[in-house]
Amino acid sequence: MLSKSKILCLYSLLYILTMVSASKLPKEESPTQIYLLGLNDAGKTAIFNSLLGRNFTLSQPTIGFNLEEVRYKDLSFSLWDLGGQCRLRALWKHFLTENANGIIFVLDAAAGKKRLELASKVLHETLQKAVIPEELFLLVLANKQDMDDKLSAAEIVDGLKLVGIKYEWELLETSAKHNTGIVESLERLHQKFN
Ligand SMILES: Nc1nc2c(ncn2[C@@H]2O[C@H](COP(=O)(O)OP(=O)(O)OP(=O)(O)O)[C@@H](O)[C@H]2O)c(=O)[nH]1
Ligand SMILES: [Mg+2]
Repeated sequence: MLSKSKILCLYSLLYILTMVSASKLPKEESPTQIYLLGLNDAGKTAIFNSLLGRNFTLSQPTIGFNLEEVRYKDLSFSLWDLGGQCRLRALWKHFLTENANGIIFVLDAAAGKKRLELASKVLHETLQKAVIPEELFLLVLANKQDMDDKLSAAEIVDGLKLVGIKYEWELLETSAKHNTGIVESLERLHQKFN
């Protein structure tokens, strides 16, 4: 059984190796980099799988990250799925560099206003702390639309304080479970980055 500090150490090592190999690519060959962020349990890994065309399965909390190449029409991009547990959020800023092109911020739309408030705090702190380009595109996914008692899109825009944010942003409603809003998300990314 690995201790938490060993897991974090392995995680950092893997990260550095990935970054080093990515930095060896000439700029024009470096693929579009998109990062899935959001609180734990928001559904990032479920969205990651849907964007890759995989079936919905019960996922475990992500300790570390997942990385895959997504191809949609003539667009291909690197998609990073980062763990969203409290102690892992501090690592996000190390992944987000000036090469970042987009953030997909996943929100559990059925988790209530307290979680929305926390998600907003985490989102804004991340955008402030990370060294990211001004042209970064922020796609917010209001996930778990298949559930009851969801917050409305207007409540989410308001709660996440999206109006007035300095990045171009858009909100889409998704259900990774029912595979809704996924093609629309890919279309939006295609429109933005192809
Ligand atoms: N009903 C419903 N459940 C979902 C949906 N998306 C994800 N879930 C469930 O929500 C839970 C958390 O999903 P994950 O994708 O593991 O969440 P995560 O954001 O990756 O969590 P961390 O890896 O801990 O940051 C799992 O039980 C999923 O099956 C959805 O659209 N609808
Ligand atoms: Mg996950």
